Amino acid sequence: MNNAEIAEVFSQIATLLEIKGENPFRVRSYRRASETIANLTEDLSAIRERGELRGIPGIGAAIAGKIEELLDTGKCAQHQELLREIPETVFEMLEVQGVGPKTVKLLWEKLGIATVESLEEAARGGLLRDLPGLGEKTEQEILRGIQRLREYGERTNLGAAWVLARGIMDHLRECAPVERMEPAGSLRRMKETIGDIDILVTSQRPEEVMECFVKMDCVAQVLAHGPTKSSVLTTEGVQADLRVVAPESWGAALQYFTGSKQHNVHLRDLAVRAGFKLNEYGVFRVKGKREERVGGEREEEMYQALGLEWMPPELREDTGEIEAAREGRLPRLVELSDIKGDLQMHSEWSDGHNTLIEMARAAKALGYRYIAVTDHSVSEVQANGMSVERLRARAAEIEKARKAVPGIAILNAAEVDIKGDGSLDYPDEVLAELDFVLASVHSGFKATRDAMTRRIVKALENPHVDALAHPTGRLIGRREPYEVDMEAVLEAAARLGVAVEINAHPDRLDLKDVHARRAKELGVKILINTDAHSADQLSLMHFGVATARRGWLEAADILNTLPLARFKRSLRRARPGRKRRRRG
Ligand code: DGT
Ligand code: CA
Ligand code: CA
Ligand code: ZN
Repeated sequence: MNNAEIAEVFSQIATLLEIKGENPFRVRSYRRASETIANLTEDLSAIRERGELRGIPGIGAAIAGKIEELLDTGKCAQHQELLREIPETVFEMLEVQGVGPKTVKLLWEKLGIATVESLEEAARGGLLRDLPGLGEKTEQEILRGIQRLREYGERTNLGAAWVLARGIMDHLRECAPVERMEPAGSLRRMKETIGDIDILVTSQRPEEVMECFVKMDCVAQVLAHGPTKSSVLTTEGVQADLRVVAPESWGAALQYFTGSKQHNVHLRDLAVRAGFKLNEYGVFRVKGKREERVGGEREEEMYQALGLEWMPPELREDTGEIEAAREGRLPRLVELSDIKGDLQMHSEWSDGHNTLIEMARAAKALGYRYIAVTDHSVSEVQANGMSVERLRARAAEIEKARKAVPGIAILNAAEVDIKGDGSLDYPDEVLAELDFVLASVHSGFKATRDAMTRRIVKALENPHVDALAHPTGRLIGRREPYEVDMEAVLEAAARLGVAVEINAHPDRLDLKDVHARRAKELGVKILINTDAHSADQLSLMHFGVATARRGWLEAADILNTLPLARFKRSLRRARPGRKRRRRG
């Protein structure tokens, strides 16, 4: 068993114990072990061989014993026993928004419901409304959640698809005679969810490439196996298409299969009117019945033939990019290498997995000049939020980390909850002690649109707030964004000089692309942050950069592309209006 599989077993144990109503501390220890294991960079089997399983922080003797059991037998007796009591199908039920372990416990004990299908039937039949703590409203919510799950079920988060595609491409490069290779489709456009993975290659021996592709370990089912095109369904339920194209058509195929469909339709329209023909083999000048090929080996040629500049895949959604290319006003999109700091991350002081020093070292290794460590505030009990005392104790540790890791500025910061009434989770005088304050909503997601908008705007009006984090609270595919008037929030941010975050975590990615574009129009300063809960998650930054690019943003639109001094001067706290007039 690999680390991910073992982590999954512990996560299931935690959930099953929770459904049984076991001691929360016990539940938490399994949950924590699962997260720790998922974040390890080394294989558990290797750690075990060195006899160091018990040395992993957060792994006690009992859990270490279970890891050994899993490594030896592929099973864990306690897990199996729990699954005899509670059917495994409850995990599907937990994917329905609004259904947590407590609800599952109730449904299972009172009505014997253990599958999404029987849950749907019971909700439709009005059987849920009489259960303690549920009601007609919850019943409707569960039905909507089931519908959403089914719709989303067809698509995969960008993050997961990206890892999968990288794995496939690394494998092909190793086992097959591939020359050029690129992902195409929505993955190359870095859309937030992916329907299927499209990969293009050139090769002198296409059959061998196809052979290697359909025989990968991650293949659950071969959907098509041809000489130049194959499709497989992976064990994770994601479809992947592989095409081998002729080298002289590489650019044409890449352009065609990158899409989007709307972008291609618009482009082809333009081509026809200009006397050209575009397809996946090339671009052709049409003269009566004759066609003369004018390009197709390079992607640029497809655009140049029509008098257009090449444009980055992230823009290709037919939302004005073709017009902009025609008029020579395409944006110079921000790049990962422009990013100089990361302003949301969590350490062991709240729910992160690494120390302050480890986070700082990892950020420095990425070439960053500054970071903000934004551990959670006091109300975030389940995320080990910091009391004022602990926040102050941490300040002293940050001071030590600054000495231990020179060459990178560590801002003493916090991710502070916006409470239900729009007030912040620390008093103003405590906020004033911080170098950087990130505010965010973590509770009360069911508030009305008006209430949520007022709540957030009120929080932004607090002069200590520098930035708003993950502004819609969504978890892609799992939790809908809360209802909020984004236009009003962005207007307030622009007026008050508060920055708004693009959260780079692929589960979040909000501000999303279209909101980021609107934010720029309104003059809002943007931050791109990873929200890393471990040092390796700092590398998720590129997903946030891609989202910014999909929102047409340039380096100048993003605060954390600035060198430290200018970054600090651009924060809300540096605005003249904010400083308390100390000397009259
Ligand atoms: P997805 O997979 O749903 O996330 O989205 P895409 O964009 O990857 O779509 P997919 O996989 O169906 O096709 C890949 C690209 O191939 C698509 O972006 C554009 C191109 N394409 C596919 N079908 C058509 C079509 O009927 N017309 C045109 N113009 N292009 C197409
Ligand atoms: Ca696709
Ligand atoms: Ca496809
Ligand atoms: Zn957060």
